[in-house]
Amino acid sequence: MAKKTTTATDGLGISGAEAMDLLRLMLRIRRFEQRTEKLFKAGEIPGFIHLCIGQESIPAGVVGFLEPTDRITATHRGHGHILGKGADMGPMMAELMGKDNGYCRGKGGSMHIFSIDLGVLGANGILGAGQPIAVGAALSAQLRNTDEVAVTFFGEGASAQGAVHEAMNLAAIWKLPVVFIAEVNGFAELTPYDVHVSVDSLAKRGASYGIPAEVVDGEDVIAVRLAARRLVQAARQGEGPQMLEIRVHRWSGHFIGDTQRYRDPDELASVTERDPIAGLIDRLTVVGALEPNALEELEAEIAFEVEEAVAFGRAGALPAPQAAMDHVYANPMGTAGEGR
Ligand SMILES: Cc1ncc(C[n+]2csc(CCOP(=O)(O)OP(=O)(O)O)c2C)c(N)n1
Repeated sequence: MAKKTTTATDGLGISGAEAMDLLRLMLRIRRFEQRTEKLFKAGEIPGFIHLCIGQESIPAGVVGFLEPTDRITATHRGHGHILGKGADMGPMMAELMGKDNGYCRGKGGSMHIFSIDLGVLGANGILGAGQPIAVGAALSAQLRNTDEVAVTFFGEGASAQGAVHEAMNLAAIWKLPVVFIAEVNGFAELTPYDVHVSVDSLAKRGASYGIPAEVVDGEDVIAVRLAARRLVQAARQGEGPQMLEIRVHRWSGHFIGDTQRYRDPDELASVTERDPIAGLIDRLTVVGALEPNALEELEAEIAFEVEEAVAFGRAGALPAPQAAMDHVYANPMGTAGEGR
């Protein structure tokens, strides 16, 4: 019998090559964040860090296939979204370290990475701030008569923000090419879902604005990719805004250092059993799409990439104090305000 290769499609629902891309991106995100956690604990990264470990199926499944001209807005938990949009780990890590070779010259940090070139219209420390920005990008795409799409991420904690509702309403009225991605991980900081969300599914919020909305289990990255591709395609073809609710589990604390005493120990102990990465590896193995040593080689390649990024960040300088006011305000006349 002919040996299967990574182009095998049997039983996956997508090509073996696409499944391997998903695996690579999820692993890159996880290893980047695990290294980030160590660096933060060692005092090499200032500020706050929110990890998306356990939730990698969202950035990999949703962002990994977008066009370079598509735009995204990320969240305070946005490393994965930004890596998914094609960011280099070096300037990402440098930004986390507050160095001037970072994406925002060290002034944004983990929660405010921004890159016009990548179509990243910002991670955001303000809940609900990204949705109006994405609607603006989608309006721009529509007015310029392009087929560009904006994709915007928010958690259930952000979902009750007025700006999210205004954004959904405008997007629906103007039939804008924007896809709303609700990341439901069960908590908003220390508060469980049922305490602060009035509906059992955020997809109902989309439906209330006339936005087609689906729910998908984030444990299954292939299901996330298939749903995201369908919805992005619909938005691109002029069918107006779409919404996807993705149910995941937050493996770590709200931020690094959160002791999570508010969490049921049994629930916490069980989250790692629902690992989108292990799930994909199992499926690839079952269909014979994982070449011998492929995983080890991928891990080695990613470990090298992460260490290169750490070295890049360490080699950077802290921003000069006299540059504190540079790039703070947009300046249509040029000079200051030119981001990366
Ligand atoms: C407007 C606003 N209100 C409150 C906060 C404080 N805050 C930061 S993260 C967070 C919870 C976010 O929960 P969710 O949107 O579900 O995202 P998750 O952290 O679970 O990824 C809160 C309340 C904030 N950053 N912005």
